[in-house]
Amino acid sequence: MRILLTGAGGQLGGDLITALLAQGHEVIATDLRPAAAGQNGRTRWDALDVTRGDDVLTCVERIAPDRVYHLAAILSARGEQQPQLAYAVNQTGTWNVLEACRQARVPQLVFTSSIAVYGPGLPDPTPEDVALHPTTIYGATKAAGEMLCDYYCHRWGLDARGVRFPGLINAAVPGGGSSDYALFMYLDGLRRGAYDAFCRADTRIPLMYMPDAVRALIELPAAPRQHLGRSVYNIAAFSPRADEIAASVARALPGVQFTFTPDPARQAILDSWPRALDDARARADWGWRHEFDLEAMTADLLPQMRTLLGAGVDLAGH
Ligand code: AKB
Repeated sequence: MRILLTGAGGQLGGDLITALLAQGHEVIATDLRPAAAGQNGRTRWDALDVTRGDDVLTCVERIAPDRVYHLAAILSARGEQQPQLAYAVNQTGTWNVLEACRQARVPQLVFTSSIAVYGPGLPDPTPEDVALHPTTIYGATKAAGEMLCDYYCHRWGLDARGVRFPGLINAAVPGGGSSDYALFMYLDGLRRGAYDAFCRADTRIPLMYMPDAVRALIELPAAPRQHLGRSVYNIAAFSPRADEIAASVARALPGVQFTFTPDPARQAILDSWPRALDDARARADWGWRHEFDLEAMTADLLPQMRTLLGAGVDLAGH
């Protein structure tokens, strides 16, 4: 299958490309940024700005992919600093990608949504079909993107599907998310022996280890459409308090120091998100199961990060 990725230089791209190549797919990665060091030579890498509709259409028509993964997005914390940019990338960019898929008759689009579509005061755990009152431009544009996917499904027959991701953790430097404190506990715990988290110790949001996230992005598009009762699904793994993540890292890295100095802007975003997601629909419709809990993630991730840091790999570009 020929597969096109937008925003391939972000936190998800590297691991998704690896998994798709391992399955024998032809992958064309696109991003504003040039290819990251680890990506060179592994796959074709084109420059693409999703805010430019003509460029998106030309690219999609030229490549004629069987499936598009639309990953390009400005995340929650950065989006609040640059709302116009977030609107352009997340809203206009998603529209451009959907339109290009429609015009170029791409069979399938996979959309990456987020827990940020939710706002405060929701049931715990939170199912999909509750009123969405996102507090960030990122969440508002992701919610609109989900609705556009539904619209393109029923109006134009585009097989658009997606997941609402929890905060994701892997051996990469994330870019501008509010959930980044969790990843930095591992990264700075390892490289600095300490981390001052920008959230309260009792902060609890849904999180997921990247191998599970990548597996979801491969299993959902493979599911027979007639089994799917909706276009976009919650998927969940674990929901630890921030100090429980710190304790898990500290068990593996004795002596590491964690402190908590909440940043009001990012803390308010974190407090507006669900504490846990109800993913019963994904489990029932396409057999979704997470494999990694917090302890399994800690055991798998720290050795990987240590190896990459020891080899001098720039995790920002991994
Ligand atoms: C963010 O923190 O903005 C993202 C997300 C949870 O979608 N990681």
